[in-house]
Amino acid sequence: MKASTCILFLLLTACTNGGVLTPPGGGTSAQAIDVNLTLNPSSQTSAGTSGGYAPAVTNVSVGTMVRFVNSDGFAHTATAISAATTFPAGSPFSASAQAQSGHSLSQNWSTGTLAAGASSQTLLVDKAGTYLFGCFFHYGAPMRAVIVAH
Ligand SMILES: [Cu+2]
Repeated sequence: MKASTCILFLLLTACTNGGVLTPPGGGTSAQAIDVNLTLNPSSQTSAGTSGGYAPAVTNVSVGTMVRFVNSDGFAHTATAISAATTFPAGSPFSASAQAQSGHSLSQNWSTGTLAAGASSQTLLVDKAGTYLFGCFFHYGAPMRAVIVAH
């Protein structure tokens, strides 16, 4: 076969490895949301006063993933506030927020208690919408933020 045909064959072979591109190491890339009540200041969002997470409003695309990384020196959660468009005045959480649950952003989920330095499970951004969440321990601090999925 001619050299140009051979090169084309090699390129096609290399590009049809299952059809799925994965990052080096085979892991799933996810957008990280920083969890840190000590360093992330309060700010105003469309849902009310946010704080403790950065960004205060995370914009993501449907089909991608998010995860939470606790860069603080003590424990937090990131827990979904279901069926709300503004932050409730009082804590909306029950003790179940301390256990990890959920893998889809549009359903009930919680990172569970994230120790200092810990990362959460990944959450699939499965549906467009505005999602509020907060910390079980420090909701009133305030420690709460927003994910907007497009
Ligand atoms: Cu907290």
